[in-house]
Amino acid sequence: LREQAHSVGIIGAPFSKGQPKDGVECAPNKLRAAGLLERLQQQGCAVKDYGNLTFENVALDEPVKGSKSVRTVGSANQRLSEAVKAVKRDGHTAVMLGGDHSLAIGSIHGHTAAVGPVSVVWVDAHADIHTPLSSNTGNIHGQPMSYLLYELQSKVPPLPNFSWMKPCLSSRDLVYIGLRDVDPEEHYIMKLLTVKAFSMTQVDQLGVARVMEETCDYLSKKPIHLSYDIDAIDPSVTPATGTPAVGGLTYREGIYITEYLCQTGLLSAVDMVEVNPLRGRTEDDVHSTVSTAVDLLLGCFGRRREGNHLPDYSLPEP
Ligand code: Z70
Ligand code: MN
Ligand code: MN
Repeated sequence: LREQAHSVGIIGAPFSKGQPKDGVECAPNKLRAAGLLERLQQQGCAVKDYGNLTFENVALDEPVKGSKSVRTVGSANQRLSEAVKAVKRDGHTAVMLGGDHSLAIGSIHGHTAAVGPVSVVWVDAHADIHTPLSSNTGNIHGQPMSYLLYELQSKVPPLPNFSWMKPCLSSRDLVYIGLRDVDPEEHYIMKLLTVKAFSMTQVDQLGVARVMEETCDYLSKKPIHLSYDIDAIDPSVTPATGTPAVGGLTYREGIYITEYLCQTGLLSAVDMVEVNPLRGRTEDDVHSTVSTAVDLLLGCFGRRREGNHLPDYSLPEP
């Protein structure tokens, strides 16, 4: 059993323009205020906080072929890609605190720019694989996977402020977990590319333990990028998010995914996205959502429900 100290580099990405609802940009500071860094340190991690990125607000960012805030999202992701690349070059596991899920474009792009090909485990109620042309909402947080996949390159038009990026992921290196709100166009794409997916139906059928076994059997031993959308968890636990979807992962299933990926030793970058402290009806709703997001991140970096102790601990002598 490996028990090396994790070295974690944290990037705050207070960005919300991939979707229409305010508040998701408050999540990085909320997650810090909930004690994320201190608790990672308490469990033996070396933590470096790279602070929050600042994003330019592009004026006159009119919709492009129906998609909204394209230039703003493109520019934000260019900055994020550079930041994640730098954190990886510094030798850390990168943690990107979103922000909405459009940020996976820059996060995964920057990760691959630093380490080469990666596997992606995408935990989400949604597939986020619309092309800009298939999207019904024009919200780019429903599109990031189409920008990243080689196989969809010919279906994604050139977009302003996206010329810095090229696709960097093969559909063979992607696994979805937790899907339950997938649009017809997205379902078509997933079947066309034969993307590996464990929807909530498979979670019910197999149980989360077999889902994780099969996920890691399916993926080659590349570094793993975990992109965790908090709306994958059931809204009874994590209601403070922009588009809650009933019938989600339990807290325990959600945590098991992180514990399992941690023990592979391959976890190389983690996104925690779509926590929205301005959603949810009560203060308890927000607290439950933020504290679950923190617990998921702790699970990624060695926290076990059996308990933990630091390697240098010894009992007090009488
Ligand atoms: C829908 C769309 C989405 C998150 C909603 C929803 C996408 N498929 N993603 N919430 N996190 O707008 O394209
Ligand atoms: Mn998502
Ligand atoms: Mn989602």
